[in-house]
Amino acid sequence: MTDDKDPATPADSKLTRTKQLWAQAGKFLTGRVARPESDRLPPGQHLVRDWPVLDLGVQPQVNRQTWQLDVFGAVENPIVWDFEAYSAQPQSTEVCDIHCVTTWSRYDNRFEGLSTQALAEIVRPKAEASHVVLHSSDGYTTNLSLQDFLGDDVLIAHTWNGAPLSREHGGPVRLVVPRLYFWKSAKWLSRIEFATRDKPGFWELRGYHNRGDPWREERYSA
Ligand SMILES: Nc1nc2c(c(=O)[nH]1)N[C@H]1C(S)=C(S)[C@@H](COP(=O)(O)O)O[C@H]1N2
Ligand SMILES: [Mo]
Repeated sequence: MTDDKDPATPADSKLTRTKQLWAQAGKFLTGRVARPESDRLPPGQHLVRDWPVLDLGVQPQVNRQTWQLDVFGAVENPIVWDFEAYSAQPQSTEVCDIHCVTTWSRYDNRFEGLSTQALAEIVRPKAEASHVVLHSSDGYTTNLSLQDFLGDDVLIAHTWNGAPLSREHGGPVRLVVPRLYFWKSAKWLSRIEFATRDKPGFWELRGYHNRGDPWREERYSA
């Protein structure tokens, strides 16, 4: 598949509408300034010990037997992998903090999977590739600059704290982008599109910041 249509963009749910209203109201914009060197918690965030679940109200049933990853667009070598082919790729581990725009943060999450840098060595983005769109099997999309996608800590992950990623947290495979708010970390990842222009995703089209750096408190679009 090389089109950029999504199978089913979910209908606006109550939570979606509420989060859009927060963006419009600039809620949770605290104006505080963080000092990343000395302070591990970005401005306006609070620490949680559990792991909240956030989605659009649909948790697609995908398992390791049926899952596929389709990498397409502005690449020299497009691929379609099943779980076996994906898990035969080089494996990396990242321990990172999660920062959700709804103000919770969770420390020390150990994710395992394929790094996006290793993926790029295989699919070889074309010179004109500038952005990436992550497509998920619940119809969710989110966008990243190629540079943010290729950060050295970005993983296409299948395991969290030693156990297979659960369905509610995006299993079998999700993206993890530690340095940006967690809405950039697409759950139930199914397709990775390399693009020659930016294409804002689900939340980016609904009032959220195009980049989402928690240390700069990039919560909402201007
Ligand atoms: N496919 C998909 N990915 C998604 C979302 C979603 O609704 N669908 N929500 C995003 C948001 S807003 C957040 S905060 C995190 C939540 O991940 P978690 O449920 O594992 O905490 O997933 C992100 N990735
Ligand atoms: Mo979120």
